Amino acid sequence: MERALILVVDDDPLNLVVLSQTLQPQYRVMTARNGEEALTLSAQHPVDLILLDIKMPGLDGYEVLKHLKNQSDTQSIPVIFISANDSHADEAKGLEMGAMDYITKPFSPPIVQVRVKNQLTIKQKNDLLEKLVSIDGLTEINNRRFFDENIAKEWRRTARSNEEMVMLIIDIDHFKLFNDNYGHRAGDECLKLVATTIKSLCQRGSDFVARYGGEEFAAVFSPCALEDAIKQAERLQKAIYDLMIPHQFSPTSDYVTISIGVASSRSEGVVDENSLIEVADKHLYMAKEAGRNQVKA
Ligand code: GH3
Ligand code: MG
Ligand code: MG
Ligand code: MG
Repeated sequence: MERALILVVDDDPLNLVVLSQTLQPQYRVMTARNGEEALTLSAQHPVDLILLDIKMPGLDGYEVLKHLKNQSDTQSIPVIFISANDSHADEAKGLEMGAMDYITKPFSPPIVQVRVKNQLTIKQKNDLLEKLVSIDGLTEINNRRFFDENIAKEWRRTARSNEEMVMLIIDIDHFKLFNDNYGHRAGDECLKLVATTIKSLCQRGSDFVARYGGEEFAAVFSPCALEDAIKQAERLQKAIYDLMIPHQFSPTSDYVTISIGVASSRSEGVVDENSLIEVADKHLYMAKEAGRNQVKA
């Protein structure tokens, strides 16, 4: 695993030197001389932990912490205050505001080391949990929870930048018949293969794929033009057919196939992420009605 990245913030250059020496070479260390610089660096780099002085000219440590907690991309970075303010009231205030720990100056380097290590261990466990709750246990792609959280975020992001965003709902055709004939275990294997195939074909920057329901998947592309998304959907449809998973009793084909409904943020009736999903769902229904193994937009 890559060494953790620690941001040390202090207006006293000597403190920065001693703290950096205390943490290197075990960790990668960045330093900031004031609160403003600390906020800029923590927004630009994947910081794992911040050691934060309180008394500084400009933004003080409490204000920096407040800003960090207000930004979604920095709010889960653990912060340890390191301050000459040694009153219980100061310590209580810092912890109350969300700091994970509080170290008083003059500090002991071995204690700084062990407190940093403890917070990084907790952070790693939290990150792992965060990842596990977003993954579907069977297919190991993102789950519905991940989808719900990210579709709203993506909608806001593309709305702000005035870009087009497209969603696909992908449903396996006659999957109940597949289970009935080949058994639930074979059904699970089929789901896994379909999921990983879809995911492997949707790897562009901010695109994401999730298991949306039992045998349904969602893919979100942004920014993306509708006609490009339709081509991509057709590629997916062909890729699943080309897996040639036998489906003897399917009225549609000898192999497992999928139907796909596509909707764009610029489609008629789409005003938010919920109507985007509704329109994609409606188009999926049309693809089913029209004979399955096809794309409708
Ligand atoms: P259509 O072409 O209209 O989509 O027909 P369908 O049979 O695929 O649709 P239906 O909604 O009737 O059935 C979906 C089936 O998917 C029923 C359910 O047992 C199966 N299924 C859902 N989740 C799982 C799963 O995790 N494992 C397995 N093996 N089957 C699942
Ligand atoms: Mg200071
Ligand atoms: Mg379905
Ligand atoms: Mg189905």
